[in-house]
Amino acid sequence: MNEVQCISTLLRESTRDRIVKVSEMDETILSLLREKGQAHLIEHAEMLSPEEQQAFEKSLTSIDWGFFDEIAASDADDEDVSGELSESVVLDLSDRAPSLSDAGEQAYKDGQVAVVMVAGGQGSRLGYSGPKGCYSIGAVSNKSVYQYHAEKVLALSRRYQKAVPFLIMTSAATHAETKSFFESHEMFGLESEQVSFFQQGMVPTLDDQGKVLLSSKTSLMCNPDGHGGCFTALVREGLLERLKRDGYKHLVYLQVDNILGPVFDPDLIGYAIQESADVITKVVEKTKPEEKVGLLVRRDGKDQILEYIHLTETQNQERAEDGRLRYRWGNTAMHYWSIDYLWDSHASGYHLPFHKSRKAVSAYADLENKGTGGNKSVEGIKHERFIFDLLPRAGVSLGMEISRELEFAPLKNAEGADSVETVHELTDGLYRSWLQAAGASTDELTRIEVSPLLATSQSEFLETWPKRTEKLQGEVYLD
Ligand code: UD2
Repeated sequence: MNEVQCISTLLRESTRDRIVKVSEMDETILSLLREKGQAHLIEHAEMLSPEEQQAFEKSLTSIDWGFFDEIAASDADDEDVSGELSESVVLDLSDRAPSLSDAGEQAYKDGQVAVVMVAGGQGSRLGYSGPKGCYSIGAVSNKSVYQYHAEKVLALSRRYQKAVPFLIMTSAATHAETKSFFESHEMFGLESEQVSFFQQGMVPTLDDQGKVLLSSKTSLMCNPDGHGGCFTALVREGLLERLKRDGYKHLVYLQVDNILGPVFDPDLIGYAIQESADVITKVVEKTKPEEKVGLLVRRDGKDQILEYIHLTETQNQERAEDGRLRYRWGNTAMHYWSIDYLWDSHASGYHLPFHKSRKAVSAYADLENKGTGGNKSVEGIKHERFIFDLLPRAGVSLGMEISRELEFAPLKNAEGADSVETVHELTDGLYRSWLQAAGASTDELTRIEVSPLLATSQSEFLETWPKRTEKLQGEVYLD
């Protein structure tokens, strides 16, 4: 019996007669909570009624208590800025050989490519309470972010007559709504077997003494374990093993909030095949030193993503011989992963480290208020894993420059940068350029949207758009 099951069984036994005090519980639970530095939870449980204790038990058993051992052993040291920086190897846009895409296309044709999308975050910065994927983003169609991505996968599946696996990572906050959203839209045309929803883990939110906070009288406070939880959850849910078993070799990774993130990317897959890459990070060139974006750099010869605050002022300003910033490759959070590399990382027992961040949270202040309850705002410490911590241990990690205009339209904020407005401008600009390349006049068009089912790139658009003679005017949705 593992620790969690053990607590569950013993708590159940202890609450069965409804008068047992927590302090009378089996020594195993008490010593476990004490061992993890969480004796305040015992004190709290003693103040609860038997009914409340049952609810509290549920919350206690939802936690993987191994978390405390992991943070003790492997917390990432975000303060450590030591090590020698150098430039990562990045394939410039201008250096993409046409032959790359042939190998990539073949891998798609052979059914070796799967897609994973992380969608555990909520739209809180957007001012939207649901999963970001449910947000209506189509500039003309009003279609949701999820529909946008699903149609890209559907277009790809139709192209090669292969049901491309689409793995969607949700969190406790987005899982149920995401699933029912897809179901109520008939999976947006995808086969239900090709879509897998899998939930990332939750970890306890701590106070600055390392004690678990409570979100209410009967529940521990938890937060999603970061986008790195994707690696952990793919393994835990058996999905990585299934992909490997079914002969998939390449994984295209994207974030739900990047509307234009491609799933059909033969150049990316071709480059990975050519270089036998474990991971490729798609990057955009940072042009101003003050731009706040994670950077792909080498530290002590190993690729990693460093936040700009981890570079010195001199490093942030440093220019290469050609006048470009030396550390200029901004992380778009789109990656290629070799499935073998992910599998080997898991098989070797590797665990992504946790990073800490501080955030004001509303915590139940029972102990402090001597059982009178009530929540108050305190500083909580959240632990999250980052998927890009898998870079430094990769044998072959590379960067690939992409065009922002073609592939990067992040939706993060209600207004200003990376907002609905900028996404609409970016998609409109892109589709306008496709129409112009097809020889159409766009002067009288106020808004243009192209369905991914019609085309996901200019070359596809030129192949598939039935040239029309009528003049396009106003708002146009091409599907
Ligand atoms: C991330 C990157 C940043 C840059 C940017 C590009 C980090 C720390 N920063 O910034 O370097 O590349 O993206 O857009 O990664 N998510 C989950 N579960 C979680 C947390 C996040 O699924 O527990 C998903 C979330 O739904 C979203 C994505 O990960 O799709 C990015 O999350 P974020 O908005 O917290 O990252 P951001 O914008 O600060």
